Amino acid sequence: MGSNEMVVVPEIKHTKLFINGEFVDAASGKTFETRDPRTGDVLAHIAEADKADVDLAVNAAREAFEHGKWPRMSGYERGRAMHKLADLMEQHTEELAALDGADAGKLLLLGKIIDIPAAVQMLRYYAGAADKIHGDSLRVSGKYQGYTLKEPIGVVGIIIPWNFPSLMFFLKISPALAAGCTVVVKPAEQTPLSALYYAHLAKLAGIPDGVINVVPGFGPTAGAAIASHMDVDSVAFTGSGEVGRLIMEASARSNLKTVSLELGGKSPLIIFDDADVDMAVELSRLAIFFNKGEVCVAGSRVYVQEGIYDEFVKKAVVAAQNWKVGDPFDVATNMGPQVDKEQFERVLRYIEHGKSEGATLLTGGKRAGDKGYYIEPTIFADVKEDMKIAQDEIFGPVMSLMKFKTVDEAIEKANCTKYGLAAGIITKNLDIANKVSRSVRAGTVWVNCYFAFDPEAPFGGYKMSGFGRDQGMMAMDKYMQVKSVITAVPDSPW
Ligand code: TXE
Repeated sequence: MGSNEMVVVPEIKHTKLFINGEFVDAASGKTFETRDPRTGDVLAHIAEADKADVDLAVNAAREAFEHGKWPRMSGYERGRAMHKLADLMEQHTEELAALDGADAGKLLLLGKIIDIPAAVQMLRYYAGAADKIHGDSLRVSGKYQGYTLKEPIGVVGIIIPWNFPSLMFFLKISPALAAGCTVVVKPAEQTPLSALYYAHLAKLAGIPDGVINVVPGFGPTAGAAIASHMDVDSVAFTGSGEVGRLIMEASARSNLKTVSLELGGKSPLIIFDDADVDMAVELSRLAIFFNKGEVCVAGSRVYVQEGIYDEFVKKAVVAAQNWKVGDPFDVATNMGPQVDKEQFERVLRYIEHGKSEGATLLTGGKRAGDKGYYIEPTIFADVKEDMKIAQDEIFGPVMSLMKFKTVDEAIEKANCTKYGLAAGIITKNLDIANKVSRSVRAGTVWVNCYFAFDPEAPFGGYKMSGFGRDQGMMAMDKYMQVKSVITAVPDSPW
């Protein structure tokens, strides 16, 4: 791996909470450290939100919702403000990518060409949706007429993780804003920097005070305060299953706010005998090692049909060994460090499990270098379905390889985890592709591609990967109430 000699740290301009259009200190005066995973060094001290700050943020969001302009503007005007924010993001792409790069260990180059542009695209998609909110007219029986109104749900709490700080932020806030809601966002404690920068840009874009509030802090304090708040109408969450359960519990114990959960996965990538092996190796490498495996839809279980298994394994090992680990700001790097010490140690623990459970370690399997949180691209073969490394979301650069014989066996094995977020299929046989697409219990299926995301395609989980959908026009429904209005028509001619 490359040396850390040239670690570049971007300038950090925003470190305070953003409440009601102002950057403010935490009520407690407390701060927490956000660290650079390339070195483990402190990047910045960030104001630490707790319950008191969440209360202030929710009050600001409530006031902006009940009495402010945002929900009362035309959809067209809301869309214009959102487009203006998108314009500003485009002007600051370099800086934003650098913030996520240093905060999360993400590749600077990919930040510039994937993360930030995709966040912009998400925002623009929903900016365009803001003036296309329609209800239905209802043919009710008797001397009545009816129609439905879609109304913004109110104050939305948003709790997001650290693997795609920019994309997650806009995945959640964009449909909520388009619907006319106001939001309180808690970014992950590992990666608060870009969210605060977006708050600053939103103000410049003319989005009214109180519409977007950003409260960095920890889960059990700031996050829990949002989930259990009596005046938050809905919570949108992406993160671990354990915390997803806590969010639902908090909703049940407080005001029964609506909840949507995206909780990760253990996605299968199924490669059939007729596949082009080189293409399959390339896709499988991307599917697990992109963003250091810190991807909820990572293709972490790779099923290869027996006819090409041996050739695939040989080539996959070489491909993994050529995947360059190093400073994410170096354009030659393919994979940066894991986000923090905790995740780094968690992934290494899983690798030890794999070894002790009897899987065959083909390559990688340890820390890369001696500084920062880098891990070698790792491949295990002879993985059995009941092993921990085949069942748990490792969230790191660890591929589990399995061999299969028949289509039905592949389907059965693909479906044998508690998760159901995504799946990939590589085959030229249309009948196999169609059968497997319909049989796999997953919210997204990619055929002869992987990570093909688009704001138009609804995204979310089956089974314990959660419920509710981000992306697509469907996502707007999470942030709207439907009201039926029935009017008497006493003189109806029919
Ligand atoms: O997740 P957490 P962590 C999975 C992945 C990863 C594991 C642990 O397997 O290794 O989860 O990651 C906030 N009330 N995913 O510990 O804790 C927290 O502050 C309210 C998959 O980072 O779920 C952060 O903002 N909020 C995933 C967010 O929840 C709480 C992405 C996510 O953190 C809270 C991330 C509480 N009690 C992790 N406790 C995906 N689906 O993409 C924490 N939080």
